Amino acid sequence: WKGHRSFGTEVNHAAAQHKKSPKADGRKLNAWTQWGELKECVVGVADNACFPPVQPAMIPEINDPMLRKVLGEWPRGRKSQRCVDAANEELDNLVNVLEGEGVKTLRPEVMDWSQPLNTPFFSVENQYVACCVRDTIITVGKTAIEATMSRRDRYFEILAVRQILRDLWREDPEMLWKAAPKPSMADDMYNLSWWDWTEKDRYEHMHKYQYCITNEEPLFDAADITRCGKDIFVQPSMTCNYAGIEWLRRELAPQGIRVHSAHFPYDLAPSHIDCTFVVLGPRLVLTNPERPIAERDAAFWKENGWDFVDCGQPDNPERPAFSQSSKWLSMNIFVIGPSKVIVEEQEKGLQELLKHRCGFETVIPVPFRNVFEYGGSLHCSTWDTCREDNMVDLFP
Ligand code: DAV
Repeated sequence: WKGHRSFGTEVNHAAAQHKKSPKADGRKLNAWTQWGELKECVVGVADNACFPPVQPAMIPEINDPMLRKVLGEWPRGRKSQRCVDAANEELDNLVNVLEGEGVKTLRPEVMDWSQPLNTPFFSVENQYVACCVRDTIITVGKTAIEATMSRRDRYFEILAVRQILRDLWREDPEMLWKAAPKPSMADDMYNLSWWDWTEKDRYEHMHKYQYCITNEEPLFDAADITRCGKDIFVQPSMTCNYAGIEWLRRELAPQGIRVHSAHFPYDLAPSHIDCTFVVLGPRLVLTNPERPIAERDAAFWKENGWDFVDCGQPDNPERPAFSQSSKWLSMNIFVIGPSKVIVEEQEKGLQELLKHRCGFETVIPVPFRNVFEYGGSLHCSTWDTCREDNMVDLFP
């Protein structure tokens, strides 16, 4: 046991010396807005992706009726290597484009998502993938906030960026690092009967903003949030409840950050704000023509001088057979500076709109459709760790 004990001592010694990561040169965590000049960001990886298991927060469906007939039921286990490679190729290309624009990029750790989870309150047969980093973590000013998550298969997804968090936290003495309380994800956290509601039932309930999760425990995915400096906006959804919004409000109030809710009643199964209400810059939002913001919320933005520009219909509205997202992934663009934005290459109409109506000087098209079935597009698959911006007050 002596050897064992000395092993422990060595580990402590190494930890105390704290190795700096190779990218450490005055790194900072900082992002107050959706539009500040991007300096550093994380881009997801598709490695070891699995199909999300059927669970109370998600009853997935095959979109292609022919394929649905052939397969019979939702597939289980790993996605094909071909599908993983195709997504990784586009993610790697995004990394090259960002580096070309002077943005430092980091990648999540490759983990084995085919492992089942057994916790005191639930089990799942496999986990998912670390592609949509945006859902698991957000930078709000100088604070990194790990989301609670809402799906069981994504419970430990945050661990894929823990090394990045550890490095940043050591290198930036001003950084705050918070993790929202881990939910139990027990059955009572979910509103199972929601899945039996008809379209008509959901329409009738639209102004109650009740979805497949209950309000038992604070819940949110980080992608339910959008940032405008001193103010952040959070959408109650399939992945975020009012308790989650209240948790954010209490945590951030001492820093002078105001947390608001934002409602989109016509989205009957909303998840994440970044295909619905995309903040482009100070006082300018790209809005979804099929998901207008609730009148009361709209009034608040308008009173403060904000302008809404409706996005056109997607040029390519097709959804990959296993995608659980809508055609509006077209709107999931990535603003990387006050006048610079990355857009999926097939979305020509949106590229024109951003150039001619929204004042972007540089619109960079990139292929990204092979990433769609992993739950997101350009905004979803990134996490901005550092932007050159500050705590602007645009809702005085
Ligand atoms: O419109 O399906 C998808 C967002 C994924 N992060 C939608 C939202």
